[in-house]
Amino acid sequence: MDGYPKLAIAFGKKKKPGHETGLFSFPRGLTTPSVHSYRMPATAPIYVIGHKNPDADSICSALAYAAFKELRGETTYIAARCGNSNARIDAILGRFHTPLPLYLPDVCPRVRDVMVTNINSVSTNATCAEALDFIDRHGHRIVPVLDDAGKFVGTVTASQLAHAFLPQIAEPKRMRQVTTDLKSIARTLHALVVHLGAEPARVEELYVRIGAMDISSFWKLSQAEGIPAGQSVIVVGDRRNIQEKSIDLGVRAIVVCGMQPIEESVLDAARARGVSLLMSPYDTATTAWLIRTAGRLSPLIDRKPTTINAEARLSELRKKIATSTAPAYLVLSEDGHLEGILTKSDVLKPVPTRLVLVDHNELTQAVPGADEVTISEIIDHHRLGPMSTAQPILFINEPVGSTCTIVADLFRRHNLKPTRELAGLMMSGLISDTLLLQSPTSTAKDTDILAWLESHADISAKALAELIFSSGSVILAQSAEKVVRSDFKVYDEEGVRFSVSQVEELGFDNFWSHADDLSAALTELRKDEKLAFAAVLVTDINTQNSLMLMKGDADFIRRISYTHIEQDEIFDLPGVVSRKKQLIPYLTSLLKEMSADGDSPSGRVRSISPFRG
Ligand SMILES: [Mn+2]
Repeated sequence: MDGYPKLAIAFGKKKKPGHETGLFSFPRGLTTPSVHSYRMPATAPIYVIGHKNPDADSICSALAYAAFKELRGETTYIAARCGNSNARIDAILGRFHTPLPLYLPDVCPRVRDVMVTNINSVSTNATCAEALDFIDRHGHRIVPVLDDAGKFVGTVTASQLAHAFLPQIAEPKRMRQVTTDLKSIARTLHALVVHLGAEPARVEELYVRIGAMDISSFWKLSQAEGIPAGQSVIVVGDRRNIQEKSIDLGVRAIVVCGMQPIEESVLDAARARGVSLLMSPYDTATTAWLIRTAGRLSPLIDRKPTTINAEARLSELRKKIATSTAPAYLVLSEDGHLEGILTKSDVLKPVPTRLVLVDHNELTQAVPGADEVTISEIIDHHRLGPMSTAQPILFINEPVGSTCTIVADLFRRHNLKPTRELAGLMMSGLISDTLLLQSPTSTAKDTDILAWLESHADISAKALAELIFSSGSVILAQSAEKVVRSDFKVYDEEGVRFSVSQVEELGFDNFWSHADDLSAALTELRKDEKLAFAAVLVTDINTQNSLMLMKGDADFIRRISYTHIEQDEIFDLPGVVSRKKQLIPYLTSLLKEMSADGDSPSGRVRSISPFRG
């Protein structure tokens, strides 16, 4: 609008062109140009999450660490879980009136995480000029077009617009043709409307003609081309004779350039004949060009552009986008509304999802997609897995009995008093993981921390242990398929992928009555997860002994030195209660031994088992 001459007053007209006609009629009130740039939301949540198939320590330490962060004034931490609850977790959370953490089946980056949502658009009634201005202002190569109800109609790209305005020498008539309405022409020209004829909002086919010739030759060309006067828009300077002749002919409109004054008699004649009269602030050449850009965008709209779903995974989309020439993808909701735009550069942006891993540090045990997002902290008490990060992170790893022990120690060291519920939750994780300090993984620090927590809780450690360990048999409560997956961890040792699930029971009766079903479920699990072998460690909390059910590579199983109770399948493991401290090191040593014998698992197991990952 810069440099627009304020001549309305001089003519005593109240009408102020441009603004009043709604120069840019963006729907949804998006008239303020907004920057199409990406900012990581300040409030993007950071999920505190335990391992897949969470146990009580994973759930309780996630809840307690998120609470610890909140007490420290960091409110964007959200406790989460990747897997279902079980009877023990339900009993603990019920006792301390705490809901389950947020369920996250995966954290795979999706279109929604990186798409741009502050979208500008133009309406279906927009002119090409408005679309060109949109491209100019926002630097987009694609213009989303919405209808009056805000529903997505299609797109117009910069190259489509460029093509529409390329001169077509073979068809000179088409180069002067414009399909629009008189109001759009006035709007595009920032014109002063002196008089508007009938139906100024009707979209019609018009032809631009410049009144540059002598009055004796004027109109001869139009006649030769067979363009009716009623479809002609005459662009002219301060040439009264041409203006009068045009009115006589009954042209649709006359546009007087350079804001040259119009004589009263011409104005009267135009009114009488119903010829529209506009004053353009621009010179003749610019005016003629701008009238063509006043053409409606509608015929150019691509009504079937490439669209994608906000839930689509970025990892899958990246390959597709790499070979695509589309300038951007439109993200549509189920009901056809435009939710966002995704360009190639958006796909390369950092994903805002961040994780704090508690009670694990190996990606094989982490929520799916953890390798595609930022891991900002790890709080754990397991052996170090082959994990690396792009940035330095806070990594607390202590060889204590539970992750809850470490989190409780953080409360204590920062002089933060846990609520009764939080103290109870942390006691639960500690008691559950250490079998009330009886497990070989338990340390003096666990004893110390448990006593400290007890002083803040409304239940004794002993009473809580009873509640936890009598919370119901996992084997009785669930199907065999679920039992083998309920506390299931995958390991990769000596190039061999295997799993060990653990079930804690009061006695082995429930195990023996379901041994056949569990055996079948374990065979399925091994197949599904492509494992060299799969084991279930069934621990009797009363006697602190375990049984191990194993399915898999026969040569490996033959090396197990524990007593077979059932041929090549069930072993007696007296005194073994810890998966990580006792069983995993033992199984790993067998794999190493096998490898040293030249019976290399990387060769043998791989060749024998079709299920190797
Ligand atoms: Mn743990």
